[in-house]
Amino acid sequence: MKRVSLTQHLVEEQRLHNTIPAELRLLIEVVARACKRISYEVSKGALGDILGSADTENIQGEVQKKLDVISNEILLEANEWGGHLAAMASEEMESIHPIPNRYPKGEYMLLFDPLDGSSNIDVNVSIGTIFSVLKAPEGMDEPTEGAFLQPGTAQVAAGYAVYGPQTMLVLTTGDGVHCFTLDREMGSWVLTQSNMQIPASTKEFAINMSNKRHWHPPVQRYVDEMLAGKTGARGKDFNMRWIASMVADVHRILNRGGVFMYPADMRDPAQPGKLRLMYEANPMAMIVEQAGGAATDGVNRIMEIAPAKLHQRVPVFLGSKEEVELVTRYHTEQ
Ligand code: AHM
Ligand code: MG
Repeated sequence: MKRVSLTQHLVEEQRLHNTIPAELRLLIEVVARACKRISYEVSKGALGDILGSADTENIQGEVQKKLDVISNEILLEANEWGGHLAAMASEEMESIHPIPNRYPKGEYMLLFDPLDGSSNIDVNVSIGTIFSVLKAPEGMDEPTEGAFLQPGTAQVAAGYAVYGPQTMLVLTTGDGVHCFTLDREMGSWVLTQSNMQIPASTKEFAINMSNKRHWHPPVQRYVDEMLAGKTGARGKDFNMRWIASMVADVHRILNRGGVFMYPADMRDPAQPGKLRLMYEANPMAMIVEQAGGAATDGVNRIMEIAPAKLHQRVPVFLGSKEEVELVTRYHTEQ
């Protein structure tokens, strides 16, 4: 097999499509290097004293795991000094993180969920890092939080690393979705899948069924019809998977299709769903759309939502196009 490294891929993409200038390439390489380091920490488990709670809470009021804090630090440190960023924002930090004045500033802004699927850390199930790249407004080298509040359509790159049986990096810069596998011996990312495509139809769905009693009617109807199988309205049997790591669920869907849902429900109208728009839903929506799938909040295309807050939540329906269109129709025709 001819091995194409991440760097070679990025250089060639720039030559072909002119979408990855040197500063963006540096940014992606630095994020990928940080993910390599996180993968190493994850793999140590109990041997590295990285499991368990950090005994602190993040902005969402969730107890932080040690690995949430470690991964956040790794990403901040790796990205501070290169001169490619104007600022960063993270699920684990209430406010944005400006680039310290001792370093030069760049034109990009990086948002991340450093360790997604935290509930799986201590039980050795796949977890991941999600990231989104925006451009700082023209001439603004010290962006405020307001500068981050751009719709997902403004993303210049998005990706995730999944720490599973293999560590993989899935990336889009707006010209398809490409997957790299970490070669641990060589310490390099090797291109293993180009132009990933999500099949338009599927027989598999992903949702946390334990919340069923709280769902709104369109979600109840959509899931009930799938559960009814061959003899029901859909006329086919469906399979269900729920890993409780969005990265792992989305990675499965990118590879074999499916629909992933984290809906809003009737519990707390102030908290529409669980997932965060800016560093979970938007990057995943860009990846899924670039792979031929769709992503909505039940009504609107996720990437067109105008964000009001850095940490805002959003209902998520993403994956195989025909299924996302159907569940979105059920929401709009009620
Ligand atoms: P986290 O960012 O705090 O880890 O939360 C996000 C995760 C997603 O990865 C996953 O899809 C979801 O939470 C699982 O939620 P639940 O605990 O309801 O199954
Ligand atoms: Mg997280």
